Amino acid sequence: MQLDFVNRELTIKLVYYGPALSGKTTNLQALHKVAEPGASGRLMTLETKDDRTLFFDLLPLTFRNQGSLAVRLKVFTVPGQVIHASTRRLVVQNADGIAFIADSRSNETQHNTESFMDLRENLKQHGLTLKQMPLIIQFNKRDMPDVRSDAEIAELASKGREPVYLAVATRGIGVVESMIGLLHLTWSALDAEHDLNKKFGFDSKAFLGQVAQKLGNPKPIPEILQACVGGALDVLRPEAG
Ligand SMILES: Nc1nc2c(ncn2[C@@H]2O[C@H](COP(=O)(O)OP(=O)(O)O)[C@@H](O)[C@H]2O)c(=O)[nH]1
Ligand SMILES: [Mg+2]
Repeated sequence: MQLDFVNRELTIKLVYYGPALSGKTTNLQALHKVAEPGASGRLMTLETKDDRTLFFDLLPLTFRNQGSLAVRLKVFTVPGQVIHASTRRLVVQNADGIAFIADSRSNETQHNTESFMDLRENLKQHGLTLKQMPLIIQFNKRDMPDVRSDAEIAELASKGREPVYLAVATRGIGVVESMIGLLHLTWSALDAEHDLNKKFGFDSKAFLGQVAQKLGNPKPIPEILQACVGGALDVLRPEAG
């Protein structure tokens, strides 16, 4: 998190992590597509011919909360391929929240697991733990054959702490819900640490609603948060502390 007191601007870094080709870039493309032009900057992607992210993608989103504080989200992806380990380590540095994009196909389970362990290791390099990091898990590619069943994922989700979402990023399904869940967790953690709501007279609930609206989802926030199929979205809720 970066705070610019003079311009009352807060910058939050969110990282979409996961194995190669799980749909991280596609998530950002889908967000870019639904975002109101005023809220979204240019999506910067740098890809090779075979669809693979070479370095990272970056999507800047900006929201102003009743004039009190501008919140800039910098959404990054990482390159998933094993050879880009050092890039991933660099990109997760100073992340405020992470969306782990898993590939739902059964034969990708091993890659998901390896990438998750790689995430843990990279956080560790920066002195961070998975436990401290606001994190959601998205099972993407639900439209493909041979995916792990809804029941299987619900079972997995019930065991873990992290909120779990189902998605078809190519059709924009579950993409905004995942982002809102991540932002909710991330803001709660930042607020617990820095007392942002109080310091800036910031209404984080109204803010989330505004973000959802500008991302083309006008549903009430509690309803959007319910898209989560397991895990605990309220673990870091500021009312609790
Ligand atoms: N069928 C299907 N294909 C997807 C979905 N999400 C992404 N893809 C495809 O999977 C490939 C890799 O996606 P990409 O976003 O580049 O993966 P990344 O390596 O995680 O950034 C691309 O061809 C996408 O069109 C999805 O939900 N369903
Ligand atoms: Mg990519």
